[in-house]
Amino acid sequence: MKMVLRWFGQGFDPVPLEYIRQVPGISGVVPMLCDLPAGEPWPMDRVLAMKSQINAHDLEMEVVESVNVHEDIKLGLPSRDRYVENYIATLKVLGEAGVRVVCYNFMPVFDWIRTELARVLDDGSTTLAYKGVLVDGVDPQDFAKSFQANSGGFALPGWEPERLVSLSKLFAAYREVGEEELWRNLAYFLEAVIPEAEKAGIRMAIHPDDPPWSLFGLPRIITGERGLERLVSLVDSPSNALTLCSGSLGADADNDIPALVRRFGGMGRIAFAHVRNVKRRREKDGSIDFYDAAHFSTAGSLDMYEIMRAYKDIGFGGYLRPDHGRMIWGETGRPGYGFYDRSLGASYLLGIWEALEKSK
Ligand SMILES: [Mn+2]
Repeated sequence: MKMVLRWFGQGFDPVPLEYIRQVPGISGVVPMLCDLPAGEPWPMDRVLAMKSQINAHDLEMEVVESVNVHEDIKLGLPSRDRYVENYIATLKVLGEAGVRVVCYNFMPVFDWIRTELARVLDDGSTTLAYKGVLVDGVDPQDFAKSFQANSGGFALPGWEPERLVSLSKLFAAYREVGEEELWRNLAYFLEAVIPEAEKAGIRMAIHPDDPPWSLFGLPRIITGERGLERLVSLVDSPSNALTLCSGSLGADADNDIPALVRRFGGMGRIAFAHVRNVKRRREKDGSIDFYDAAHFSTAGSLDMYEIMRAYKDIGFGGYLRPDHGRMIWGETGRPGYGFYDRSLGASYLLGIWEALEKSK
């Protein structure tokens, strides 16, 4: 298992690589080219420049998150073939640069969704939170505007201003696309891309939908065991793999994370593990409330020991990273990516791992 940390790239991440290098046990960072819109091919010179910058800090660049999928592919528009070709070109470049895993997602319109970027917890830290009543029945345009106004100047992945402009057009387009159609479009994409990923030595690792249910009437399909099962059966290849995100899937109490790790990890289909905790509760009105908790088991609803034990038991040899961090110790930065808290998370997870290893 290799412990890695997400890094958004020079100029897009307030955390310097110098600092990441000081976190014990981190083998590499997981970057992306933030300024390239979805669908644009990644130029070799920029990928290599990023790699040498990362390598100069004794860190590896073997995982990339995310190479975003153009909306036309998700919608199944005739223009999708051009974007599929661009995606394949990017995979070739990344493979040549030594990247082994590419994380992506297939969520319509939005990436992850929260209603608060800085909910204050009892200990004074702040974190991402989701209140179902603020999403259910709310107009997505209004929601997007209020979200942007509260993001503190950071463009959140999937919420880039240039995407929000065309929001109403997109919602109209998705009125024609239900879950089955989205599955067909995902299959079309994977059937084209996976053979090329194999050639490039890359494992494609889909990130589950976050949160794992439908929002604003948009279809969402990578939400639990049945979706994951269907995904791996679309193309039977080790390159058609998963990013198993415990926090995303764990927002739904029906998802048994250790069981999912054992099942899909046992099949060799987990290429990338996101391990984080989430604290969820159901309100009196039946709506769901959750927030991204500290990584410790006692801080949230997930048993992190059992999750790591499942990875240990299947002999997990892929990449693993802590996920969303709270803001602690006065840190300001990219919402959801507090560096101090993610460092605590990495240390905690590595501590569990060492204990599991030595008690075998
Ligand atoms: Mn994740």
